[in-house]
Amino acid sequence: MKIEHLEIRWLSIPLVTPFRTSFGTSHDRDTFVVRLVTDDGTEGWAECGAEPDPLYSSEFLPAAEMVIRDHLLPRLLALGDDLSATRVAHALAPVKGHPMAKHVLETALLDAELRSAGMSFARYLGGVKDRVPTGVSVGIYDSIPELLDKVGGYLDQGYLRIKLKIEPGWDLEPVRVVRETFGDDVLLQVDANTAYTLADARHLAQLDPFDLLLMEQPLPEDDLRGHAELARRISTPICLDESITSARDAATAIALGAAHVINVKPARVGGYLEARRIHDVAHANGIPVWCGGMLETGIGRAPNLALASLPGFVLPGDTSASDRYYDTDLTAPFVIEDGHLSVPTGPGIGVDVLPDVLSTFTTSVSTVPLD
Ligand code: SMG
Ligand code: MG
Repeated sequence: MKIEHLEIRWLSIPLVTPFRTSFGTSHDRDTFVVRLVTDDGTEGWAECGAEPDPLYSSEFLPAAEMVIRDHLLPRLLALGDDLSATRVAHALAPVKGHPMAKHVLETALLDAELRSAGMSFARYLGGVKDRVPTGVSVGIYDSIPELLDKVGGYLDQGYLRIKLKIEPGWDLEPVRVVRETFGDDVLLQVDANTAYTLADARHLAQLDPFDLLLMEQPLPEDDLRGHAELARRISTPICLDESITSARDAATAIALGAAHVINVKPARVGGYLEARRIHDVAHANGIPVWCGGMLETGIGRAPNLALASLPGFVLPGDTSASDRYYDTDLTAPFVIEDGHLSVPTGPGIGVDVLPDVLSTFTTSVSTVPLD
């Protein structure tokens, strides 16, 4: 397979409601999507998971575009006719880091290959479910009544699991009130996006009585030892997100006792093939995984649902309907039915991009020269 054409399309899409985490507030989803065309005329699409600023992780969008143009694409083109999605990671390994930039290229190529072969992502990856349970990530709000209003609305829509973003000063009280208001049956978890240190262990232990499914990434991403120590001092299971960028990281974290659960985000780990390897390592160790998200439009949400249909994805993910973030999605919207989302079955990512919507939200398009 050869890439005949590749374009990078920058988008800015308003969010239905601002999304605040411990590291910042987003009002729009700014990203770029890659569209490539192969020598047999098949298109491949993928969405970059990076953020405009290096706050969730060290990657950010302009850097992702630069590394794609100057370092990653030339290495793929050098493969000539030998290019295939399964060779991408090896060809790009000499370039340190930049998993989100690598992810977008591998995913677009995999989409093109699978469309050409008439096979869905779920089938290719080894999915075993035709629908997956929904979960929703709920941001930080200015007041408890606002939070309760939002959580109540999501539960009314059928979401089966609630994740509350927390930070110092917004942790014990929101969790207590949500638990008391909505009852013990609600599947509830928290995500700190690295906002605490091990010195907060006694404070975080005060969340133990609320029967949380897990506490996601309380400590800095490079503090595996700290997470292992925290895991000994609190009873809420520790889940890692930012710390896990590869199957090797997953194996290390599990061996150290730093992860009882893993959030698998294809963008963060360099693509769906590494995401599947993390699933495999975790599954072999009896560690549950779930599929995370980076506020993806339908272009990124579709393959995430395929991944979430693998057997080790035993917890509901941040797999939400399109209208969690967007009034109008770039594809036919994903809608909740009975608390679940359907796994796409069509070839490749299984969804088609709506050209008019895409144009509406496009801020610039550039074609990458391929000679
Ligand atoms: O796609 O629903 C989604 C986003 C879920 O909370 C979410 N993602 O740390 O898990 C996480 C965050 C990162 C988002 S950065 C703005
Ligand atoms: Mg997280």
